[in-house]
Amino acid sequence: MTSRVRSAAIGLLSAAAALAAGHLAAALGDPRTSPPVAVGGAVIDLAPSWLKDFAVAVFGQADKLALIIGMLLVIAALAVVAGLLSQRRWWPGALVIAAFGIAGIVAAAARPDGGIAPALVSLVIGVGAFALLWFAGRGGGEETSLPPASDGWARRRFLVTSGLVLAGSGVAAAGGSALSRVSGVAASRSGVAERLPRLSRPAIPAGADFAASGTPRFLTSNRDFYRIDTALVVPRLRAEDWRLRLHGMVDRELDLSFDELLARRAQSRTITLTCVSNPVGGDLISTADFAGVPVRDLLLEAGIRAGAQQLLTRSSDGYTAGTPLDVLLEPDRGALLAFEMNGEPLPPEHGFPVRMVVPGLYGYVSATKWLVSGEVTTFDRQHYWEQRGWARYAPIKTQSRIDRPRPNSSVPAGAVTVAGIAWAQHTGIRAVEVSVDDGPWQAAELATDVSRDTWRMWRARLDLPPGDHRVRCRAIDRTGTPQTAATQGTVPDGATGLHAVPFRCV
Ligand SMILES: Nc1nc2c(c(=O)[nH]1)N[C@H]1C(S)=C(S)[C@@H](COP(=O)(O)O)O[C@H]1N2
Ligand SMILES: [Mo]
Repeated sequence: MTSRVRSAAIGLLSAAAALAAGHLAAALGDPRTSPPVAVGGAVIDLAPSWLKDFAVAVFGQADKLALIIGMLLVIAALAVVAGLLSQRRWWPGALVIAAFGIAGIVAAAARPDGGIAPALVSLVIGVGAFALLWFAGRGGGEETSLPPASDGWARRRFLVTSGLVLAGSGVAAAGGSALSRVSGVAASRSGVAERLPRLSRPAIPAGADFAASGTPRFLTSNRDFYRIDTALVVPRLRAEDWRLRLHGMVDRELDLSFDELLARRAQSRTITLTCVSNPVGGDLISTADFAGVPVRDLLLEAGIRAGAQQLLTRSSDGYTAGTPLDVLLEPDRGALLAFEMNGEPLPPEHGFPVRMVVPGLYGYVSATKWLVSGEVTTFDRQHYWEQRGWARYAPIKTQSRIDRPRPNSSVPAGAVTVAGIAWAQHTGIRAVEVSVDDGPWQAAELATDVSRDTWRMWRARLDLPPGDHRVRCRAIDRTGTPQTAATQGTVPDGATGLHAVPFRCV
């Protein structure tokens, strides 16, 4: 290997290390701050419009790719120059690399996204790798120049160091790409936040919960909202890439981008979601404001053909749910293709960018997350959980739960407050009753009603002597039907039975 080739390699390898390190650093924060992306962004911002038009005309939709490739070629050429400048001394080339890093920092600082940390990391790693490689290739005893290629020991040391720098760069670049696919979703979410329609969220009346007595807050925060899905890794979809295909037994197929969905009439609704796997007394139930486009509008827009029975929705990871069309087409059902949850874009875990929510149906037949298509079809087609033995139809069953006192806890004898939740989505709760130690059912106090699609909080004040007790509760829906006391497990269509809590008064 001639000294020239080695010098050029030092320049190229240190540039690669600088870019890979910057890429990884950017992926930890905002991928848009990766130095070539930031510099490219600055170039796009600064380019006169005739140049942009020219680039688009020549490269079409690959114009950004062409820009990145062009920049990488320029960087590679300058890196070779840097290496060649350092055939005798290490610092002239290092200075070129440093100048490059400073240009990256200036470009990053000028960007609206503004993070300069990745460019700083590039500068430090670039100069560091340059020095490391240069001194690794230097022969023993020589202070200021590269050794002749005949120096075998220095050559081996140089080759090993080069290999390590190259491997490290590869790992950093690959890791950065994997990470930015993740945080690409974060960037997409923050971009979406600004574009969501400004809908007023339904007002939650004062007194809608008895949180002070031990019930949950009426609205569940996105962080606390229960999460159930089959996804081992949260699917990472960007709103920019998202499309929804509505097809099957329709008159006109729809193929919508995220912006096209946003352009339609949207509404905001408070909905209590429940999982069919929620056991009696379980916590797979939460309430949030969801905003999105009514599913009914889109179905009517597509036009449903005679004989169609269900909408088979599919997520990007292949999961499916089948929802009866007669439910989705009810004028006041309020089923949504939701893009917003509690005023924010959907969190990735809850289906970003778009999911379905249907008041009154268990999640597994209605609440497809990471939604990518809906097929209007007959019931001949089985959905994911139906294939695994769960019911095709799954309206949420009227249920109630005791949150206070906690099971097997001790509370002071005398006045004891029992509190909890009750739900009968899309029918509503008329009353809740409690019974202590198998005594008569007595009415609980209900919190302010919010809607028939949401849970209702309740509490009851009891006067209890010291000793062991057991309290049970039951909900009565707005048609006057009490929840069944018959015990059933969650399979195939949801658990039933009364929640009972043993506790001790002391
Ligand atoms: N893509 C996808 N969507 C899905 C599921 C799933 O496994 N994959 N699970 C469903 C089930 S069983 C429920 S109860 C709800 C839960 O929604 P959440 O995680 O936002 O609470 O999502 C539904 N949507
Ligand atoms: Mo579920």
